[in-house]
Amino acid sequence: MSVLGKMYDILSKGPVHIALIDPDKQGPEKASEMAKEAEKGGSHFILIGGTTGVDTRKQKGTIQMVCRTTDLPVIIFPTSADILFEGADAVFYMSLLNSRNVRYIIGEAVRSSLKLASMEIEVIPVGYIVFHPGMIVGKVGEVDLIGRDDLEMGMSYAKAVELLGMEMCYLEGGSGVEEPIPSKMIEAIRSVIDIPIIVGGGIDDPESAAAAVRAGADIIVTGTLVETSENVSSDIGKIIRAMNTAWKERGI
Ligand code: 1GP
Repeated sequence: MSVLGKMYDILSKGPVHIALIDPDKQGPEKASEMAKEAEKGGSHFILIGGTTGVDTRKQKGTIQMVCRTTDLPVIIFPTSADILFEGADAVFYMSLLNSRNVRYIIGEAVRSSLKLASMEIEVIPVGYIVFHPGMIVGKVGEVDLIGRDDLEMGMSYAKAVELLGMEMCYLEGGSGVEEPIPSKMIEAIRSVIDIPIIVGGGIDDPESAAAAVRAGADIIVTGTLVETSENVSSDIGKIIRAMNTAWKERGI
């Protein structure tokens, strides 16, 4: 089954949890231990990518070692065409729609298109929009940040993602942000689009994950928690249980 097929299959029964690993924050061996722990905790997919990295050797090593050690599908979350290496199951083929720099809106996608076509990797088109304060990705991606209360702007961008034919809409609050994207914003966006909504940034406990799912998120990404927790599998397990309860409350 394709990665997207698997994602839809899980989504027909409940929410999806994705563990994000930034290959620049540790070596490949530690990264694969983290992936194993996430798998034990119940994560459905491993996402590999970061915002700042330039160390392509480390990125390649991480992708290959994580793929060897986990049974979960591995997806690349590319900030640039340079992080696309063989071994992963899929790639989020992204447009950072609210960047001011055409490079992040379409340039990197163009730079990587022929390479991707020649690789054995599933390509999943994802529209990526970044909300205030945006953290590092807001700066590096030269983002025209969407205000946390600017519901109309958030809805307009998300609807554009859907109308452009992308498979998923990724709402990014910024890695390590104190307050995740507000529930009101997720609810507003949910009311105008039907494609799966991914939410990431600052979700590091069961309550914030549940709030995002209750508001309409389908897929939750956690990164910092996977890096900092002393018991990744147990903490992810708690988050997923809370997400499942919130999904039932949402009555899907
Ligand atoms: C991915 O930026 C997020 O969308 C990850 O955020 O590191 O805060 O979990 P955290």
